[in-house]
Amino acid sequence: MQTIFDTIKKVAIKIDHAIKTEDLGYADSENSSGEDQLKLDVKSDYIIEEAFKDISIVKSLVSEEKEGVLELHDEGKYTICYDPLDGSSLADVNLSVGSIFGIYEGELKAENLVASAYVVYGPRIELVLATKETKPQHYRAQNGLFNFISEITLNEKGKLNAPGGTQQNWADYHKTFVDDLFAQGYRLRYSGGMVPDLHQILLKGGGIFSYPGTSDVPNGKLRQLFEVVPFAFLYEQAGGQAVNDTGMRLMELIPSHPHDTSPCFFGSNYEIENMKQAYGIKA
Ligand code: AHM
Ligand code: MG
Repeated sequence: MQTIFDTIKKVAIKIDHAIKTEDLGYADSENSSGEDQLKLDVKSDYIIEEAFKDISIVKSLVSEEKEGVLELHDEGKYTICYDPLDGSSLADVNLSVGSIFGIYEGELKAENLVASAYVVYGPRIELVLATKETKPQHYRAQNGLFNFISEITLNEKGKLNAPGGTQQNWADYHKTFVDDLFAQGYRLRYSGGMVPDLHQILLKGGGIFSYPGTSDVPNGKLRQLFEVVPFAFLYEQAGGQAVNDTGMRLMELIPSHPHDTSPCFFGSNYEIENMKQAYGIKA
């Protein structure tokens, strides 16, 4: 596993360099969800694939930017599902973006995730990773090396509210839930990049990030294997909760296709309990 984490550190430095120096325009291609790809999406995906392809413990790679599974080593133990550059459309307005990695052992379902990591490309490069045995570990890069900062623990209750999705298409009970948090004094923090938005909540002690099912996208926008499950793991390891709109733990998701999405709520305990009440979910 350390080899995988070390490789993530190396690709993070390379992707950061690409973000800072390369063309921010569109490539002539779409990803498997039918979205236009940026040249930076393609480049970041390439950097990650190149870095992992000779590592024998890696059985296969699944990228948000590609259809299907790339088989690497038969004898390998882990499948890495990754979003090479999440929120990439924010790069041209100079907001933070990120990479997300879910490391699975066996079938691709949430309970088989054994470690997860994300990188934030902002004013600094930061990395957070966790295994089943650890709380999330927070690192910051300096001169190309990642220095350990601290373990991350969520408070029981936070102050931040990050509500995703098009408000016009929210269900009434979702709007009531979001409005009620603001009425309790919560502050809006939503950049449109799940990596910096979820990172902020983790580091500021708590709050909630939601991306519900809406009338236009009933299963939400965020992909289970590359985005939802890796963050669900990190939030649980930090002492918080991560559930879908029925109150099921996101760590119980079983995707039927690698690019399946799920409504998702990540937060500290108080806010997730508020959400369950607003959604009429019995304890
Ligand atoms: P991407 O993987 O195509 O970049 O999309 C994922 C991003 C998340 O980072 C973010 O939370 C979400 O899309 C924002 O969506 P919206 O603009 O609908 O709020
Ligand atoms: Mg993404």
